[in-house]
Amino acid sequence: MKKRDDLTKDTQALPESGQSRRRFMGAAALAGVAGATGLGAAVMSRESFAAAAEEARNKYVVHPGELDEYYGFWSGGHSGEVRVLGIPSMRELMRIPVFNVDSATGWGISNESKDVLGHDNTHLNGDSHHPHISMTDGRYDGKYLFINDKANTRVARIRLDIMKCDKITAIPNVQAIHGLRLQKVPKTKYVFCNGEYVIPHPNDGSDTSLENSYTMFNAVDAETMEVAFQVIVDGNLDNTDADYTGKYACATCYNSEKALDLAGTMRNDRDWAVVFNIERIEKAVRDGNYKTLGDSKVPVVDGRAGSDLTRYIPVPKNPHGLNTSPDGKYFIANGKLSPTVTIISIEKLDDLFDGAIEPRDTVVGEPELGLGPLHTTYDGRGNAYTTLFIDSQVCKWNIADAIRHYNGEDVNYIRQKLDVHYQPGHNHASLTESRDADGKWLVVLSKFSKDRFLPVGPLHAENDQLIDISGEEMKLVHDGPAFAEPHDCILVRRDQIKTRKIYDRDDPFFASAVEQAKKDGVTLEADNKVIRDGNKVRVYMTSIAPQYGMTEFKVKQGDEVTVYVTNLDTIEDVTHGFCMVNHGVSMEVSPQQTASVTFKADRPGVHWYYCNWFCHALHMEMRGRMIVEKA
Ligand code: K7E
Ligand code: CUA
Ligand code: CA
Repeated sequence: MKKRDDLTKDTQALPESGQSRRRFMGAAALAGVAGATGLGAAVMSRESFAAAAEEARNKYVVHPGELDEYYGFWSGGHSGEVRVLGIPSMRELMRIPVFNVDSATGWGISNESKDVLGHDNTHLNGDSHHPHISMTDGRYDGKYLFINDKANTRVARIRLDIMKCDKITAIPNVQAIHGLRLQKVPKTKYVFCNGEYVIPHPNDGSDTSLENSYTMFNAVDAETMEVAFQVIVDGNLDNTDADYTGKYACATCYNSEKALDLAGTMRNDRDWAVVFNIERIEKAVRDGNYKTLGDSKVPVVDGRAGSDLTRYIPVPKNPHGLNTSPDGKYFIANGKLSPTVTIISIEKLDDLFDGAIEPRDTVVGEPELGLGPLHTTYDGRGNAYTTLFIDSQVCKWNIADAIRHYNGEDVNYIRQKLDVHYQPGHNHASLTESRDADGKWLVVLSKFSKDRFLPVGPLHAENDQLIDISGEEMKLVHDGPAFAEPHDCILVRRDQIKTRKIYDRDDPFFASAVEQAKKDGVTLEADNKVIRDGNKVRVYMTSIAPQYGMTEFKVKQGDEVTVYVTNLDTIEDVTHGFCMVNHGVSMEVSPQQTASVTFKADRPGVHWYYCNWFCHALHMEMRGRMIVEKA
């Protein structure tokens, strides 16, 4: 990490951590003198101990003015959003509203966000679990982040250059998209996502029995965001991941029993991981060997047992996470109700699909790790890190040794168990889903924080812990409270993300506003105009700190008013807003952005609007009046 070199100068401004750092610097200087003059060895060792501790701390303390080395993207669970954190500081940098309504940015209020969310305002909630970054040749390319919505069966895409959601696709014919992962090689052509619950087809009330119920594995085209195909499976689907050849994806199933009750879902000692042969599925679609369901045009292929498109590998018991090792060799299924994880050799899948071997022949290891294995992540040095939900631990283990043990050798594959606080779900190591897995940081997302933070009422924060995994030993270095409910996160090197500082005037994010202005003969960057079109009124105004281009406009009672604001400021960070008082209207207008919002002018009189993003010393003065004439 870049060190601040002026720490000793502005001592007054330093927070407590800086104070102790400065004390150390004085002590180190003293020790240096002692060493040079040949004084006491005892002093030296005490000082070098302090120096080692300080050095370790400086690896994760990011001092004021310094930048983090990694971006972390956190899912927001049933808050519906995505959060951006800096690693290792764990500072929250931004929130990206996706499946929720956000008062600050106007997500769910502005027309541009409704172009993405839908204009019908029916689904204002979401449940986002799995954020994943697009890849080229197995490496993060920084273009998009995709995320599922379990609550309303959707998949969203976030453009990482502006950190805004630009597409949301509702997945037809299934209920509750849970596991989501991306094709890694040759690039992210598909977003793979699992429909979790089985439903009857057709689901029109004519038949609610389980016999005609099933769920499907889905592939969404990453560029068009259209559903490319759906694959009917046996059982249900939980988590998924893809390989490093582009050929296979794999998903866990916890309900091979097809049970409706809890006890029933635990009846079998083994459920399975289902492997999808992407090449064969694509060929089946090309050859027309598919059907469609209901109104949807999406090709649906049958991947149930006996199909050529899938293979079912029995694994114990109610498996949850499914994680590909960064060397591309293994899919690892996490046992949840079994203390084991199952290592599936990807190399052997060709033989499995050719019928040369049996499904369990692909299993090359099944190490016992502890209670409640949920998710596994990797350091790129041959070690895996598995969360143990019930034990409240992370277990570090060696994959090669676990395989040797499975083959009968007497080796200990467990390297370390570290307590985490408490009940961890996902964990995620830096760059772990790519070929670049660098084994520096591990984030553990713990579902319970209990006593780790100041109490805030019955509803507790969760606890995201940061662990240094760069050495032999895992070291817990930070607790970070998180609001409901990040399931998962992804860590990417900061140079892998390239963001815009201001909008490009050609940005497709506000293309519909540009199009409407063109139809109205309005130049967004210059004109301040009111256009009447029956009882629809379009108000075009510019903004430049600290003024709107119009301090007053007139409409008639009952008009449907759309206000377009174009921010002419070209200076980074000068964002304006537009808020119409008592109309439920508020939005962000960042530099060089056009944003628009539509509302009903239903009450005659004077209605003030103002800028709600602090932009200038005269920000309070940035305001105007809408005069609504009585009908
Ligand atoms: Cu384990 Cu939805 Cu990834 Cu939660 S899932 S923890
Ligand atoms: Cu413009 Cu505040
Ligand atoms: Ca089961």
